[in-house]
Amino acid sequence: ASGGGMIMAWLNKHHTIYSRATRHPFILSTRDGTVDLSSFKRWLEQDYIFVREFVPFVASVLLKAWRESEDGSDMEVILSGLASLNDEISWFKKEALKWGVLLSGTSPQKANQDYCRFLESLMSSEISYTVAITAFWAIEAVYQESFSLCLKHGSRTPAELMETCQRWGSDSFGQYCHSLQMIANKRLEKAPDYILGKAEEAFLSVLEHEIEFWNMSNGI
Ligand code: HMH
Repeated sequence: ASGGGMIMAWLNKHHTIYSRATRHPFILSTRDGTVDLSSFKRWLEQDYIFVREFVPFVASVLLKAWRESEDGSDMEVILSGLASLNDEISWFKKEALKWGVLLSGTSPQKANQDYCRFLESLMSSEISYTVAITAFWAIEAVYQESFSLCLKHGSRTPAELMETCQRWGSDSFGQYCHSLQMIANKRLEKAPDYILGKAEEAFLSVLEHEIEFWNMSNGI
């Protein structure tokens, strides 16, 4: 691929599904200020469950980096992600209180269960670091791209949803996603074809799961 690396090539090739994941009606309605607050609360309680499952997944990526990467800076980027998940879990609890959402009484819905099962499959030691870091990047990038849309000039995001949008839509989260993308690109550049195929498949699976996750939040 050209200067943008493999990921840029895939973003172009899979533009349609990527847009369905990053410009979902849930996000567009948040941006337009027409979002149904019961959808937002459902997203909040379900994403709390997801993030708790995401921690061991990120830890598994860290372990793969330690085993398979020659570049020590990979581990630092992944560790910073893991550290911010600690803060994120506290934030979810605080946010749930604000909305009167009872997190302890929540069980994962089907789309969430399916997504978490997919994460678990990537935690296997049979899955290469290249595939896992690509999936990790994609998971973070979808949220970054989605929520940054709600911060753009001209958006009408309700004030009480701004903190959520800033958490994932901020420039600093964008920088972090960019670092993950560079790591993934570096790995993909050196990967044999069969790993490239698996990484592309994992990228597409992430997009499908993200779309289903938004659908679930909207009660679809
Ligand atoms: C469903 N995808 C989902 N939840 C998240 N919190 C992220 C991505 C980003 O961490």
